[in-house]
Amino acid sequence: MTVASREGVDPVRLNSTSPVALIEIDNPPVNATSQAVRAGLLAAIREADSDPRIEAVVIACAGKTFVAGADIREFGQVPREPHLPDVINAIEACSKPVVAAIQGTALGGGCEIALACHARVAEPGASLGLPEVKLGLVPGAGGTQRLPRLVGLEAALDLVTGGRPVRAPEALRLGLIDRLSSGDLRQDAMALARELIGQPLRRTGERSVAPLDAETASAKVAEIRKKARGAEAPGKAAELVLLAANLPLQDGMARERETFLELRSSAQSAALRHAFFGEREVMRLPGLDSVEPRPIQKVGIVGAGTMGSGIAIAFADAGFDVRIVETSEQALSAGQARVTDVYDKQVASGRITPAAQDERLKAIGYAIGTSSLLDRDLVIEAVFEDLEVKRALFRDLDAILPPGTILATNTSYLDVSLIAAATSRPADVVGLHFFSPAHVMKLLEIVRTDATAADVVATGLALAKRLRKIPVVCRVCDGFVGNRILSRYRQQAEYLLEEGALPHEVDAALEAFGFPMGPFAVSDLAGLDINWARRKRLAPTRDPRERYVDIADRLCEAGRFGRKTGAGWYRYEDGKREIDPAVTALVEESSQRRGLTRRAISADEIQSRIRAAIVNEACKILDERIVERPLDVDVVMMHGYGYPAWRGGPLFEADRVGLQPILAQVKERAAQDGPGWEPAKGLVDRAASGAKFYP
Ligand code: 3H9
Repeated sequence: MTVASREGVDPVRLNSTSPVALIEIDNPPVNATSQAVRAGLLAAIREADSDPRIEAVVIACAGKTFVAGADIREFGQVPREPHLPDVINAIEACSKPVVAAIQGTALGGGCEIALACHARVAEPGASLGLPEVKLGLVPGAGGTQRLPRLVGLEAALDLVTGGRPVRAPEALRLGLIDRLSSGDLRQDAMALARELIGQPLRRTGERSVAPLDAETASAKVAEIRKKARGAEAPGKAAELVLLAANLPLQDGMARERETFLELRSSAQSAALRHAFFGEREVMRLPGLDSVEPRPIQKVGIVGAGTMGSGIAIAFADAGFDVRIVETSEQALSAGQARVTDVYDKQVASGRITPAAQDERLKAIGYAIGTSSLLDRDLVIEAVFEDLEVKRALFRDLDAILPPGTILATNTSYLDVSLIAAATSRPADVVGLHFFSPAHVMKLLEIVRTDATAADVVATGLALAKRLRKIPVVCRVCDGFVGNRILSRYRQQAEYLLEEGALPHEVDAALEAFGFPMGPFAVSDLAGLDINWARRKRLAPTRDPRERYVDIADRLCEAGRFGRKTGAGWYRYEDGKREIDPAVTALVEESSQRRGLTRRAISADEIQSRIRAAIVNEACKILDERIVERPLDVDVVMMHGYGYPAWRGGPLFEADRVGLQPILAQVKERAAQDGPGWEPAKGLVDRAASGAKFYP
């Protein structure tokens, strides 16, 4: 049996072997349930059900993965029959046992197919999950109703509202799968299917769920909503999961479908889909498609501080051979202790096995002096953020490393061209700006100078893929994309202080906007001294007419560098941030000194001024061709700076909000705040012509 084919290949094939038939889904790259797959699957299950020679069925997938979900590209279109819930109901209703054989990832609609099968076998490395909330959706094909019937309400609430996939061993513990495959997945699934022939069918939808008491349930929903920071899908998903204890499957599924369709056309889901495809699109840089990256396996890291050790871990996790060098035994062993500590914690929390820890610790070597880097393909410096220190290091590295070795700097602000100019190989020099903690944060800014060779940029992109990072290629400017925008909106946040707001009010307004932390809390976490050094560096070139707030300088002069010194914009007791009357006094005194009458500032004003500052600076970055596309800015802000993904990044959101009101806000700021705040040409032009960032 075959159904509508993709360029001659059937997306679903039924192999009617007796007594166990095999239905194979084959829709690369991830076996998404496109219309052709849904139609094929429905026809195959019906045929298997009616064929008297067939007594059981295995559903398996070709390629690396089980079904990774509905076809997200179809979400912008009118839904076409057969709908996935109907296909899945037909699987569950089949009169013969149906077993799912799971490899790779069974996500979203793929997990829902598996849930409706009468049993599930998975490879140990496979994972299962319902990540729909990450796309601003709820599961739409029974996931909210069947998962709790298998794993209970509490576990289902956790998995559905967080969108977290679980590895097969955890899935087995939870009752989400029945067996781990010990070798040949399909054979194991066939064997289980054979065992089930003649047994009563275990239909997930017919199981009952133990309810939670009303108080616990509403406390859970409230907690989930709070954690979602403005994203609407998790709260709605929680309500649906709870229904599983009270409603028959079909009634619960009808409610689920209604919510799914409503969210599918929501602004939040559009933004999150933009984020999903954006993360992948940034990997493809116009003009680099046919450029071959240089092979990299041996990586050297200069500097074993927080950044250096984090970068080393990121590379070791991805299977590279890593060597860290330092100038003293003391610094080296401190770095080694940092690395070991991270892995110890990962083992303690069950994230990695002791065997994996062993392997990764072995992948990282330690040495004194740069002379032990001679065999490296790539050397990344993570030393003190000082131009002369970095130039001197690059001069030394250039003198000893063979031609072709790529030299990368992890600077977060400095001019990479000046660092490259200290070498005889500027074409081999690139910025690789990791974010702290480097083994956790996804964003990687790849900074190219005018001299950086195309294959070096391509190597940066290829590395990012292996490291599972999200890369954004940009050109040189102070702070590149993210830190440049951050400086701007921090500045605006400080103006708000002088005009009447307090740090906790600005932070609360931006946390309500959806940022995980407001700018003052972030500053305390990162350390105020870093920016202080930068301000001092830039002081000689600062326009004297620029509005400058010196509260942060005064905090630093008082030794308040943030969390690490127990005080910064807040004071910290047992790690908890507290409003500090000393800071309030400093803020009020600053307003007084400037002759400003303090006034109450609404959360709305705080949010729209910060948004305008971000969008305007982003437009200047585009105007100066620091990045190629609006997408690059959105991805940086979402992945490095906590801009809520459900807003799609500042420029995607600007299109929705409208550029006119943003420009009006920018003009007002330019009038009030002076140099540096002039509207970007790209913003003015787009607002005038009605053009959008995303046509
Ligand atoms: C859902 O299922 C709703 C249902 O509850 C109800 C329905 C009624 N659709 O990430 P990769 C593309 S919602 C279309 O680079 P990896 C992707 O764009 C869905 N395309 O590979 C890329 O294309 P390109 C719930 C998709 O190995 C290529 O495949 N499911 C889809 O690093 C390779 O992807 C999800 O949210 C899709 N569903 O990671 C899962 N998925 O080469 C989303 C991928 O042109 N997917 N593509 O850039 C993922 O998380 C990862 O792609 C996955 C593979 C882990 C599967």
